[in-house]
Amino acid sequence: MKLSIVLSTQQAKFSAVAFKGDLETNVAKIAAWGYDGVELAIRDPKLIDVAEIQAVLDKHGLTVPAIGTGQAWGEEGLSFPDPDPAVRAAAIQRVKNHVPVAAQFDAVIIIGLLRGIVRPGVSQAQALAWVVEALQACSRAAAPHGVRLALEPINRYETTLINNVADGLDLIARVGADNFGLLLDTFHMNIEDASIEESIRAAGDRIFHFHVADSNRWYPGAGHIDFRSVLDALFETGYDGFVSGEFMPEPDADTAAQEAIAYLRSIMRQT
Ligand code: LER
Ligand code: MN
Repeated sequence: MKLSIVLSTQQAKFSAVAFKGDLETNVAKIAAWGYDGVELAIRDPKLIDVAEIQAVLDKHGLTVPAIGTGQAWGEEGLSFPDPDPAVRAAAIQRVKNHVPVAAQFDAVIIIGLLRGIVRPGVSQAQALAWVVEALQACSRAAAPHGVRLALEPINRYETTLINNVADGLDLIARVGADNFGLLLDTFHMNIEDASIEESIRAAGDRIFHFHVADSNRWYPGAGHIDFRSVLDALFETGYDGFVSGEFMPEPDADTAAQEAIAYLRSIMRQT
């Protein structure tokens, strides 16, 4: 399995993004440590120069397995179940704007916190219906470009919608699109899923992307998740995508990234 790490294309508040700031410096370091790719967190594709990023990545031999979109929620408040129809439409449009960029990088589009939370005055059922509608529209727009969307079950302290893998699989059934699947994150599964390995087996070929952080959201190896068993379960599903590091920059970003790759390479089965 290939390894990547999350890299933000602009400054952001989200604290588990280890690398923010100068792109080329970070890409050079990440490549030198042995990573195969970088997962790009992009708030708005209009704000980035795709050709320039592609040139930097090509120079250092890295690919982009996935594009994170959550900064549009964190910095701008866009989300699918917002009671304001203009905000819902803007959230859908933002995902559609990511499609050409994702096609160029051959990357999955991540739907994390863009799926939002249930706002006061909105029922859970209504919020979910808006999420399903939005995901159907986005999946339909992405399909002709060969782009896939991956929704990430996120723990209850960050959202009230789709907290575990079972919720994610129910949503897949409701959305009904072949290019719509899941991003599993060990940090969230450790909080919400009875068995991380069982959830991985249940999600099977609907796993489109995979995040690793340990139980304390530090780099893998710094907490108590059994990554050997988790990665074996992932391997057994036939998953051939990236395992992507999304953890706190603790004790500092460079140390965390190097500890993560050393540990993961030492326990991963080789394909
Ligand atoms: C993003 O991938 C994630 O895991 C969430 O916790 C974002 O808040
Ligand atoms: Mn994640």
